Amino acid sequence: MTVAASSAVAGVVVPWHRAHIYKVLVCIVLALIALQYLSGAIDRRSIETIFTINTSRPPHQHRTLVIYGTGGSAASGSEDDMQDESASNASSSSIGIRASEASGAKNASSIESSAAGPTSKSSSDVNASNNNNNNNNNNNSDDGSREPPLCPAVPPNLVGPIAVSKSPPDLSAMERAFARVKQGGRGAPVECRARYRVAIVVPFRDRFPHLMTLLYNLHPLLLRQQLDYQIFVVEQEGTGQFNRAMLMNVGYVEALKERPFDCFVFHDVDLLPEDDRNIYNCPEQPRHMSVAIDKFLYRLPYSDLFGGVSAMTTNHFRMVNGFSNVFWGWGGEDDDMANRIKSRGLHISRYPANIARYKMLTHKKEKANPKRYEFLKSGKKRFLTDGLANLQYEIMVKKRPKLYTWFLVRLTPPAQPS
Ligand code: BGN
Repeated sequence: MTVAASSAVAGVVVPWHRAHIYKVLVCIVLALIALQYLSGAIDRRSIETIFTINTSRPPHQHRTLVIYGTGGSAASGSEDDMQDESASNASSSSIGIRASEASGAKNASSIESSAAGPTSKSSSDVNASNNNNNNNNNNNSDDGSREPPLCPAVPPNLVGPIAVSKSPPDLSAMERAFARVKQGGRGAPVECRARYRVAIVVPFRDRFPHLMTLLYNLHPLLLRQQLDYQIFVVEQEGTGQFNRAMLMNVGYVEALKERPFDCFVFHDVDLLPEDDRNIYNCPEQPRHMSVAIDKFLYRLPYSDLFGGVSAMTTNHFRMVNGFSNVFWGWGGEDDDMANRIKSRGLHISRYPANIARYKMLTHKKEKANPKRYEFLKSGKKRFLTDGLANLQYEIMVKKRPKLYTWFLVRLTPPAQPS
């Protein structure tokens, strides 16, 4: 009835009205497009995609994750600072992930099976490594068989905060539990092609129980993160001063003899990740990963810290000539690496502190290197000569137990450590 009445009037009035209505509509649409464009330009660097993980959960447990750029400056350690970081560091480039709601914790042994779950929810191709995926859309391999699709940019089965376990089962039980881990500590998704080939290098000596605990916590996390990874444990032979940096250099060189890894995560044996959104993938800028450690009350001690757990691409590591070889005993080698990174025009990036969380296993304090201040100060003049360039060592033993590749290494002190 009302429609018919207005139609009758429309015979005279509507053309004039319509013209205006169309103009208004066109203006609104243009304004919306402009707004969209402007906010896109601002947000493009910070908000890359929004997606829901694990739709097999009951609706109330769904979590929306937002990926955004982080890094550049120190994380504050506050639980609430994630949003601030993404805003204040909009110009930097590494990827962090935010969960809009805390998820329920799962224990490590139940995690591995969930890694084999459904895959592609979102496939926006953020940060894909270039030599690990040849992005052919037909997914056909050379022999004509069908290749699985590229893994989604954000792994779909992440659970967020995880219950760290400090008491792993015995080695054989653990080996049986990790059915998806291949000899030598290798893992890769079966349902899709991994975006990143990552070598995890653990400098090591004398802490077998710690190593078992790390492996028990790390394998399930890496599997869920859909990485093509391998864990290398590089053990220093003998009882002389420990040289963490040199062991990491050895790990780099030896791992690349096996496969062309896209990047490296250098991982202290005593740090256990507490959240699987702390993704061990390849960073655009060197990434300090152990931002918030329980021992330091989940606060970053200083903004240039690069110790604990850190990730670098193969190219960046080569570019800075690896770690210095002159730091024997505790301390300073990571600070020297931070200086190397800056000297090459790179910068340290970080995930937000509420994600990049770790628990530290307890152990007695190592002897600090009294020369570390001196070496740190004079480091710059050695950047080109001291590192991968003059690395000398001997592999005494190489073995491939199920959960890691193990090297026992004899280190040769560099000729002139001045
Ligand atoms: C710093 C150490 C780092 C270590 C962190 C965290 C030095 C050099 C002298 C300034 N640096 O003090 O190597 O990773 O503590 O423990 O000692």
